[in-house]
Amino acid sequence: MWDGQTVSVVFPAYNEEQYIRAAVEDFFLPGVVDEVIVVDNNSRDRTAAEAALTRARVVTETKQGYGHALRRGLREATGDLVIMAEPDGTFVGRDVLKLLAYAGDFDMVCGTRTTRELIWEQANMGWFLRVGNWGVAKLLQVLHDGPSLTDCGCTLRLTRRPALEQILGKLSVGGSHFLPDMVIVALKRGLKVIEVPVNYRGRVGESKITGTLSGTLRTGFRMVSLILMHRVGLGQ
Ligand SMILES: Nc1nc2c(ncn2[C@@H]2O[C@H](COP(=O)(O)OP(=O)(O)OP(=O)(O)O)[C@@H](O)[C@H]2O)c(=O)[nH]1
Ligand SMILES: [Mg+2]
Repeated sequence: MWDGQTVSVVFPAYNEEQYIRAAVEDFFLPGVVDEVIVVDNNSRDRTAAEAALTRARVVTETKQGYGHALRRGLREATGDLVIMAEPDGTFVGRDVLKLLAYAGDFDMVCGTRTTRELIWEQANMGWFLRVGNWGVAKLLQVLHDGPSLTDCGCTLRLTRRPALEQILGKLSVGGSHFLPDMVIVALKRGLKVIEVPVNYRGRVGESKITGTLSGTLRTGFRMVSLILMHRVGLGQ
């Protein structure tokens, strides 16, 4: 509970057996999270079995994709404040407190991973990724009249229940470019969005999106296309 409101955490999970249990415990640690939902996205390893050993609720999403998994988790969440994160060790559970601190004033509180002081040594956030994330975020900010944005790909973010109800039916991206779509859909509805710096650590287990240059470029290209498409009126 936070300020009289229930708090949900959603973890999209595709082959995350190594860290899923630790992630669930880490996010319960600050004592404010009421429910954790693990969305198992056709994992071929023991992700679902490991998650079942925790206090998390495990749901299975068969439509493969980062966006599909997150959208399912957002639909399943029952909290007044819904936080998305990743169960791969990159995010720190206590950073939910930073998001919650702004939840009274904003509809959506997005983490940013490009603050140099909070990028841990092992993190996959070298110069290219950092500048790339920043650049795409700036494009979104300028073309969609957003607040100051410095990261287009940080899963760690909070959405208030009334805002979630407004945007959930409008989210249509199933792939790795889901996050900027969510921000644009929120901005188009006049929702109040803010970014706060969060820690970004090294990953446990195999990377699926930004672990390769081709994966990074593909996702970046999809994000830029999406931002431009929304600008010219294509998109919800
Ligand atoms: N890429 C991808 N991720 C999925 C899918 N379903 C669920 N996920 C989860 O979405 C999150 C993002 O994938 P990651 O591999 O961590 O990608 P990333 O965060 O860009 O990069 P690293 O953390 O550095 O590996 C992870 O928690 C995955 O387990 C899917 O179909 N594809
Ligand atoms: Mg990750």
